[in-house]
Amino acid sequence: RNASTKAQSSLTIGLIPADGIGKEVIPAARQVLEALPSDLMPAKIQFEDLDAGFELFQKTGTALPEETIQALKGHCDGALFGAVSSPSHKVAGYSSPIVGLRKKLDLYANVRPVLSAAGAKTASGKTRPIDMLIIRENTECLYIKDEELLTDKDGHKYAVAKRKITEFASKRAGQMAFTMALQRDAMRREVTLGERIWKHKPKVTIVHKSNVLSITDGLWRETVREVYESNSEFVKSVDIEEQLVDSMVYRMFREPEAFDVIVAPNMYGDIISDGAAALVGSLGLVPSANVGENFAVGEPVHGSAPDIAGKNIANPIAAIRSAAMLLENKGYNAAASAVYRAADKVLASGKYLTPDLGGNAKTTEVTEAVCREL
Ligand code: GGG
Repeated sequence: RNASTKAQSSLTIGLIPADGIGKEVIPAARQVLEALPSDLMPAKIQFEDLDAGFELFQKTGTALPEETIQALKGHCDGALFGAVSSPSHKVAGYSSPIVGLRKKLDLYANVRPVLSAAGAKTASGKTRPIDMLIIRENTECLYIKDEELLTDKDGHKYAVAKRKITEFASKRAGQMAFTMALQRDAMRREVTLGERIWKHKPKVTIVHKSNVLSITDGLWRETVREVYESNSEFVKSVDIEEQLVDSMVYRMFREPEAFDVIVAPNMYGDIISDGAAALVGSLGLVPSANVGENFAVGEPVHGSAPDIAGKNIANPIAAIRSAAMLLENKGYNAAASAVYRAADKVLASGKYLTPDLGGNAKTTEVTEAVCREL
């Protein structure tokens, strides 16, 4: 959350369900926001339906209409984005709308909390105490999509992709990671030690692969370290460690409880956070917020899941928690906490679990259960 963020008396939230199950989970998140009682949510929320997505591109030739960008920039205070189903092959004229949106709104960090919850079992049937926050740089790395298909002198095809890492973007991601580590510590101090999952000094793990990519990941690593070393508060109150991305994945699965805040370049962060979701039971539980200086877009980490789209069985919890992250970003902490607690209660009761968690509840049943808990 921006330190300068002040709760306003009304809030306009753009809703961009986009593709597949986005069309089910974003309405679910809206329903929960609408159910918030006024003593918890003092601002009146207005919603604005906005278009984007691959399905839109197939119909109209545009994946991210200019009207959507203008509405977000012009009069929305924040937004919720569902999911997008970009094809795995090149489609002329198409570019991922979520990647474009993050760039156009300068949403430079994707903040992804991964928290174990009672009731949500992992594939192995066990639950482990996990409370990680992944900060994924959101604007560059290989996702600048500067790719080229070429042919060598013997007629063999080869492809090249450029990877861009800047000091500027690495600095902003690092600053966000250390600031969030301190904020999380302050929040944890409000509960007793026994209730906390992370009981140690705040820690930031810097993920890179600079033993191989010594220039790009080298710049990332050095810049994030500089952010730390140039701030005496960070040095005093936060521990840092580094982890090569491959061993990060290994350690995260072996000992997920060893991580607090993790900061990673765009693509490593994307991959690590989907993996981390497996540790807490389901991708359907993990929310995120795309955060810039003045704007935030809540977005479930899961994709559009075309195989289950339209069946009313998608897990709405990730989208509901993403809506809570948006409220928190805008300064409505009581409302955000109420939504997080309501979702936790529904999961803990075990009565309304969607199939990804081993239950047979419908999206709408889970959503209504969360609304009742508010
Ligand atoms: N809500 C996350 C999401 O949509 N994930 C799928 C994804 O990353 N898609 C990128 C794309 O399809 O362009």
